[in-house]
Amino acid sequence: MTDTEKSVQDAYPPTPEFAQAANAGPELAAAAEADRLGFWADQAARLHWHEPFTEVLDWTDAPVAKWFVGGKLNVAYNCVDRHVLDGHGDQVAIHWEGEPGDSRDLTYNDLLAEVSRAANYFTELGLEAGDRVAIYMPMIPEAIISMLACARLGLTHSVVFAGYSPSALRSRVDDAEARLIVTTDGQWRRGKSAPLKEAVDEALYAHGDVPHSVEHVLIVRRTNVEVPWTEGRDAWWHETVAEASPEHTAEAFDSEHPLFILYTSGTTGKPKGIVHTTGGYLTQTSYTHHYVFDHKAGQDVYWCTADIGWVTGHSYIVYGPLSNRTTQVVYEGTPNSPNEHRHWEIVEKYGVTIYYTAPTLVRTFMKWGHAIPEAHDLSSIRLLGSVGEPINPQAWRWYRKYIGGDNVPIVDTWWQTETGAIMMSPLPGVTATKPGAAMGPLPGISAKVVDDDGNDIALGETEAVGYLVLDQPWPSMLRGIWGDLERYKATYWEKYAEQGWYFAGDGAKVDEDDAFWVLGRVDDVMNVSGHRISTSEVESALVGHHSVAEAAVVGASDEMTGQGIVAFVILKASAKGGSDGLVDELKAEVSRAISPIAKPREIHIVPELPKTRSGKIMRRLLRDVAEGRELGDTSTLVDPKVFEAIRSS
Ligand code: 6R9
Repeated sequence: MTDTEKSVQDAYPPTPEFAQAANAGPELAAAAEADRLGFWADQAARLHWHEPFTEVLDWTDAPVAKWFVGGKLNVAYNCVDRHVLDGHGDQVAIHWEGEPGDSRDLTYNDLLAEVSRAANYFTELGLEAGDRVAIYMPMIPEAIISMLACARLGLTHSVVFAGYSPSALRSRVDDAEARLIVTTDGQWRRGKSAPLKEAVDEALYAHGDVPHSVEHVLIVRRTNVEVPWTEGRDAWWHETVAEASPEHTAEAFDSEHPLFILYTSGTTGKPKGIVHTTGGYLTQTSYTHHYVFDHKAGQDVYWCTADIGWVTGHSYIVYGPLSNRTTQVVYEGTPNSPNEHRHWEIVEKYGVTIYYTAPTLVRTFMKWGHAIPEAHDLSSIRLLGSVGEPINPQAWRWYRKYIGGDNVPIVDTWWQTETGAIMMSPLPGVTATKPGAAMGPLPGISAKVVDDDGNDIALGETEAVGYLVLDQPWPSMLRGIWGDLERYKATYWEKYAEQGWYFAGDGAKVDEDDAFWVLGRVDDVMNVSGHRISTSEVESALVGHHSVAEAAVVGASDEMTGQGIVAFVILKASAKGGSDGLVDELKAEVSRAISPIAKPREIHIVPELPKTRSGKIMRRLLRDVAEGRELGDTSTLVDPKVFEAIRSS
C-alpha cells in the first residue's frame, strides 16, 4: 500500500446523513474563493448592524486592520436582545451546573434582564465606554453577565483566570488600568471553597502604597466565606446589581471599538494584552461557531468545557454561541467532582449534542478508563470538538469511539488568543478528517506552511516541518498588544515583514492530501494542558526565591499534559544543599507566584547550565536531558562537561 492509499484509508469521510443536513456545504469554500471580501461581508450579515459598514477591510495601516469600516453595532444586543425581540425569550440560554450540585437555568429573557441590571449599575458607578473592567471570577453566570454588560456599554473587559495569583492579577490590572474588578467571595474547587476576594485585596495591597487604578470592587456571593472589606470601594452584587433596573437600551459602537483585552504568555516574562475589537470579532466567532460546530439554534445543546479565563471561553462560550442563539451548558467545576462520571452525567441530564474540549482532558478520560463513559447514555452527542494543542491520533480515536459512539465527526480546531476565532478545522459534513490533523484553513481564511525564508514547503513532497503563517488578514485578528504597538509588530510581523505575513509561532506540515498538521510551538512558549506558559515567566518566578541564583525552564513532552515543565536551577552559595524540601518549596513558589497550572513537574538542582559562547542558555540540550534523549549537537557549548555534571545530579 502506498502512503497515499494509507492516508486516504485513514481518513474519516462524513456520513451521507450528516452531510445532507449539515450547515456547511462545498459552496462555502467556492464562495470564499470567488470573492473573499464579499464572502466576509455576507458573514457580517449574520449580525444586526445599527449602522451598516461602508468598506469590508481597510488594510492601509497594516498590520493594524480595520474590518467593516463605518459600521456600528452592539455586541450584547446581538447576543441577547435580538433573540428576545425575535420571539425566543423563553429559550434557555444557559443550563448552569454548579460544582456542589446546585443548578440554574437562564433563558434569553433572564439574560437580558440580568445584563441590563449590571449595565445600569456599571453606569451608576460612573464607568464610560472605553474604560477597562477586570473580571476575576469562577464559571458562574454572573461572569458571563459581567462580560456582556461591559460589551453593552462599550467597556473593555479583561478577564483574568480565577486560578491566577494575586500578583498575576495585579500586573494585568495595572497594565490595563482597570477601574472596576468584578469577583466573588470564593470559588469551589474539588469540593472545597477557596477564597477569591481575599486574592483581590492581596493584589491591591501587596505593593504597599503603590497606587492603582481600581476604584470599585464588585463581589458576587458564591461560597459564603467572610471577605475583607474596604468601605466605599467594595459592593455586593446582590445589594447593587440585583436592585438595579432590568431595562436598558443598548447603544451602538464602532466596528473597531475595543471589546476586550486578554493576556497571554509570550516569549518574555511579561504577558501580552491581546486586543480584540467588535465587528470583525463577532462576525468570525459567529460564523465559525455556526459552521464548524454545525450548530442549529433551538435544537442543539452545546457544551464547551473551557473557562472564560481563556480565549476559548470568550469566543466559544460567550460571543460565538450567544450570537447564534445557542442553548448551552456551563459547568463550574472540575471533571472529577464529586467523581469521574460528572461530565457524562451532565451530558445525560441536558441531552448535550455538541461537546467541545481539550486533548489533555480526553487523555485524562482515557486514563480513567472507558468503563466510565460506557456507564452512560451519550447517544445525544452528534459532534465532538478539540482545541488547545495537537490531539494525538490515539486520543482522537478513543474520543470518537467512546464519547462519539464511533460515528460522529470530530472537529480539531486550530486557532490562538491572537486569532480570536477558529482558523483551521475540518468542516463537518464536508471534510474527510484525519486523526490528529486540523486539516486546513476555513473558507475565507488563508494559511500556509513556509520555511525560514518564506518559501512554500512543497505539498507532501517532504516531511519537512515549516512555520505556519497567515498570509491574509482575517476579521477576528488581534488589533495589537495593549499599549505596545512595537511589540505587536516585532512579535508577529517582523519575521515575514517582506511578505506581510502573520507568524503564528507554530510549527506545521502539509501532507500529500493538502492536510495541515500543527505540531506545536516553535518559540519559548510551553503548552501545558492547553495552557500557554512562557519559559521565562517560570524562570523569573524561580529566581524570585531567595535560594535560587539562576534557572532554565523547558517544556518536555508529557503523555498526559502534552508538555510538562522541567526546571534546572543553580542555587546561591548561601543556600544550604539541595534537599527534597527545597524542591517542593520551589514548586510551591512558582504555583504561588503564577498559578498552580505553571507548577514544574520536575526541578533539578544543577551545578551549571549549558550556555553558548554568547551566553545563551541552550534549552534544546536541556530538553534532550529532560526527555531522556541522547544529547544533540553540543559543539557550540562553552564547556561540554557541564552535561556530565547535570546528568549526574
Ligand atoms: C485557542 C487556543 C494557542 C496555541 C497555538 C497552538 C496550540 C491550539 C490547536 C493547537 C494544534 C490545535 N493549539 N489549538 N495546536 N492543534 N487544534 O488554544 O489559544 O491559548 O492562545 O493557544 O495552542 O500551539 O499556537 P491559545
